[in-house]
Amino acid sequence: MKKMTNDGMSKFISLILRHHPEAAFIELDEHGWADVEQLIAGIKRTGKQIDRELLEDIVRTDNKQRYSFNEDKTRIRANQGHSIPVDVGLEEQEPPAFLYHGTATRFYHSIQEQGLKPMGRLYVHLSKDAETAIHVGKRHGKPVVLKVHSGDMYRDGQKFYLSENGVWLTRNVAPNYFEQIIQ
Ligand code: HQG
Repeated sequence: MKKMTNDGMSKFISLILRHHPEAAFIELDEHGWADVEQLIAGIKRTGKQIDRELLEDIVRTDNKQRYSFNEDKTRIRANQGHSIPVDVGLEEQEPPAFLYHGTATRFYHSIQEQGLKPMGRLYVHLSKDAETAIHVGKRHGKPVVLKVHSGDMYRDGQKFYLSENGVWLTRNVAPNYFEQIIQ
């Protein structure tokens, strides 16, 4: 069996729980839940080493708190970031006046024209500070940070959601609601 780092395993679990449950031969229910025993068995079938203790350790120590168990720990799901259509019970909330989006310079022209779109995910992801947004942007290349006028959007009727792990989500951001602040 292959030995993986906890970080590598966490990435694999987020791939399974957000995008490709079939990678571990499992299905998610409509609220994004996977059965814990099935997930462990499925990951083992791929040749990777995992048990309940390691899974609990990953959920507890994940640096972005990406996953949650249900109360009796029989089920697990990702808190946000899905591309498959699941309803994780996000609650609508009033956002702060400004939120931030980190992206890469090469996307900026298209974003200026079309606004921010969810692309491969269900929502556009926004951060509560510019620092976090820089890190998000760096994942894609040379980072650019957009300051999003979320308070104005909300007053104009746009819905916002706050995920379990503190990421702000919305369906799209039109070009008149942001400006570039860091490049
Ligand atoms: C860009 C990570 C062209 C958008 C992070 C982004 C986050 C456009 C990319 C979470 C566009 C999509 C999500 C348009 C948006 N034209 N490009 N009109 N609109 N884009 O990875 O926000 O570690 O799906 O700017 O921390 O980078 O996985 O989204 O650059 O919270 O937990 O299209 O993923 O968290 O990329 O990241 P992504 P994201 P985890």
